[in-house]
Amino acid sequence: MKANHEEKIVRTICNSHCGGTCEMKVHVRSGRIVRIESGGDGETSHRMCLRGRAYRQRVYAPDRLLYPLKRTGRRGSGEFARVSWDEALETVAQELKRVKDSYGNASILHFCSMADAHAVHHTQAFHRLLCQFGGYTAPWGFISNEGLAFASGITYGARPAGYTPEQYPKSRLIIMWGWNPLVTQQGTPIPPALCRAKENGTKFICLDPQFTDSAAVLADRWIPIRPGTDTAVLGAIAYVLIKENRTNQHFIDTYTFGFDRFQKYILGGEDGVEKTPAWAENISGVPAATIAELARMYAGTSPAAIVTGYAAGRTAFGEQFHRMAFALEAITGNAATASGGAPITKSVAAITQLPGPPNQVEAGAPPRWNALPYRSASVNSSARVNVSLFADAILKGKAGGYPADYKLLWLSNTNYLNQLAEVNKAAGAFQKLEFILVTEQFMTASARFADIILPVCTFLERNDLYAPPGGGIYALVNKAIEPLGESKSQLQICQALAAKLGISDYNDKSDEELVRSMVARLSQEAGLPYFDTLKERGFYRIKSDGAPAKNPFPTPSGKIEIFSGVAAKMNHPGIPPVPEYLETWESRNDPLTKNYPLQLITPHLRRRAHSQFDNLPWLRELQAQAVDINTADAEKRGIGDGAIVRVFNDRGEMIIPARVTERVMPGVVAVPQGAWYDPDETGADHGGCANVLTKNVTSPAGAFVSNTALVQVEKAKK
Ligand SMILES: Nc1nc2c(c(=O)[nH]1)N[C@H]1C(S)=C(S)[C@@H](COP(=O)(O)OP(=O)(O)OC[C@H]3O[C@@H](n4cnc5c(=O)[nH]c(N)nc54)[C@H](O)[C@@H]3O)O[C@H]1N2
Ligand SMILES: Nc1nc2c(c(=O)[nH]1)N[C@H]1C(S)=C(S)[C@@H](COP(=O)(O)OP(=O)(O)OC[C@H]3O[C@@H](n4cnc5c(=O)[nH]c(N)nc54)[C@H](O)[C@@H]3O)O[C@H]1N2
Ligand SMILES: [Mo]
Repeated sequence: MKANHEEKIVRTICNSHCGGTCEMKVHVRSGRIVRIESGGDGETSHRMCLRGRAYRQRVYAPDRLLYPLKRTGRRGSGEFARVSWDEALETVAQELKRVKDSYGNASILHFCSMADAHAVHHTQAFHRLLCQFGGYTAPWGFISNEGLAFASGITYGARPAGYTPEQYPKSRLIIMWGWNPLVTQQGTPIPPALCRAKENGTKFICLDPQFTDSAAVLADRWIPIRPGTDTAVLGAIAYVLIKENRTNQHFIDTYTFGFDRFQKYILGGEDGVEKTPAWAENISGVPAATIAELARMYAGTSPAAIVTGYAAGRTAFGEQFHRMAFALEAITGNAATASGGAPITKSVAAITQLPGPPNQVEAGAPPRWNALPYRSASVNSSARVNVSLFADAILKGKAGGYPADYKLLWLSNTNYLNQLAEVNKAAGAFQKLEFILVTEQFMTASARFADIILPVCTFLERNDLYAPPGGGIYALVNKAIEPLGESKSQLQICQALAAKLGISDYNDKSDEELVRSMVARLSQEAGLPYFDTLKERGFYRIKSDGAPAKNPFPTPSGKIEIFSGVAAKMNHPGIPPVPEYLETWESRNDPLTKNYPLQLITPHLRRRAHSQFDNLPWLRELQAQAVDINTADAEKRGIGDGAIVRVFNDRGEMIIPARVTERVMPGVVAVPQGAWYDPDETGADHGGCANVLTKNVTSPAGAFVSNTALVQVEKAKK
């Protein structure tokens, strides 16, 4: 449709928190968004999904926070009064100064998640300000995939690279291992690339506790597998390949290190247990014959890809899953993608970093084993707190072995009360703090606990530059409308707060000026398009050639380390030198199953990005929040489809509808993550927030554990 003379079309990217970066055409008339349509110019382009299409409803949501708020009721009650920006910022500045003077900068905890990752000003704004203020305690660890990051780091000496969408249609076999890319966004161009592969005759196998939409659309075969047992099945595939001489000896000899030790483990030379398909069947529920068949198919098809999602890495020993998958790719010679990024990577990273002082809280802190360059950018000293453990850190502080006692919490771009494990424990931790600041767009579960809430505008109301250091795409986040109400961008908030804190050299440029000067440098030094071109197109795709593996690899041995020198040095029973299957806590053999016999998984949902979009009526209409339970398990409990049930364990309880289905395997229930925590007076949650049931621990390597938890389900009492 052609725009009329009073309507302008602003091209930008959807900068939500699903990781998709979809091209958006925002139609604006008289300063209001009247319509959002997808950009995109071809099959594999970044076309938008239902969430982006509904974004107008998010911008104009009646419950959007448009004014600064100050708490008037008890924490968590959600009672607030509107205050002026001046009063709100004055309070925040006083509290920051008080806590700094009384306890030191380390007692300030600030978490800024990736709701707008790679939007450069936006993500750097608070960090820079707090560093100028003398520092703060920051988190380490990727919530999403620390298991993968660690595994990739010790195996390849590099961050995970994965496959490019262009590679899928070339693959003859794609094993979707805990990967549901048609629902759980992993990059906008992926679904069309997979459809193209399907048309080309690529075979698809799906291993997942759920019969996912991706399996329904793409897979030739769904193999249900018990959560947390994937490493055993991968190990048994390795067993078949080794026994039947189907490994790629040339690749093993040339590129890998430690195969002998791995082989010894697989064949039982280490612990007396042969990792046979029968052994793995007993653990995983996948029939031995199926495992053997899968092994032969994998070895006999080339090229073949095992594509892993992150979810199986968010289990008790999640890093072992990714390590074992890497080992399998290595011994078959399928490993070829472990180098990363487009050629511009270095210059982009340097140019988009705004200058500022280092975080003083971390000065002099001894490096720790996880201080490896390929880990989360935030992992560089023992002064940090693992992001998944923030509630525990607040509750225990130094007495619990954490680097400091935490008094002030500042959350931006996150809803961590809702999104990290054990909500009830976190709610207790929030009560212990002296001051809580939340910068938000909505009254989230976390915001309800704030002392001051500062209203932030959405990405359609500010300018930014999207430039991931890993390449891929490069785009302007173009302002379409002025910020609603009194909301401000994070850059504006920091500018105003800097003045109150007596910091005079924070930054006096507007967001557009900053973007312009960065783009000018990127154009000159990295050959990226000029500002005006980018402004008009919004979007530029950096060609990636799916470069082959680097050789030598930046590992201690210079090779792909199936035997990891780094892991060996760590000398930790939970992180063995070669990938091993380790039985999870709360497995189906745990005595706890007497009370809580069902394994809980908490996958991502189509209509939300985490907890975002949960409140939008258009999207709510599409899918109800419910617990998926297998027909057999439901029948045993007298639960019919749509019945209201209690899902509970020692950590919490929720009351939600059951969806009785064959699409989740027996013994497993699924509660999609991200629904808003809504406790009643007894503490039972009616919102369906999965994290009332998850456990606040990490895997040995620091991964968030959202898919290892036992629960019981029963009919709710009337
Ligand atoms: N629509 C949507 N897309 C998103 C997001 C969102 O919230 N909504 N979030 C984005 C973000 S930040 C991230 S990190 C990624 C997350 O991406 P993932 O972690 O890969 O996504 P999940 O949906 O949690 O899980 C993928 C599949 O793994 C299965 N699974 C769970 N546990 C196990 C297990 O132990 N073994 C096996 N084999 N399978 C298992 C689930 O049933 C599911 O089908 O998604 C991104 N994309
Ligand atoms: N049980 C379970 N829990 C999980 C997961 C799981 O699989 N299972 N997945 C985990 C994963 S992979 C992730 S990444 C985390 C995500 O955890 P969070 O990052 O906490 O998730 P979001 O719901 O995206 O929260 C982002 C918040 O930022 C706000 N926001 C949006 N834009 C802006 C902005 O411009 N400025 C500011 N200040 N705020 C903004 C949104 O309103 C929203 O409340 O959840 C984790 N939690
Ligand atoms: Mo994530």
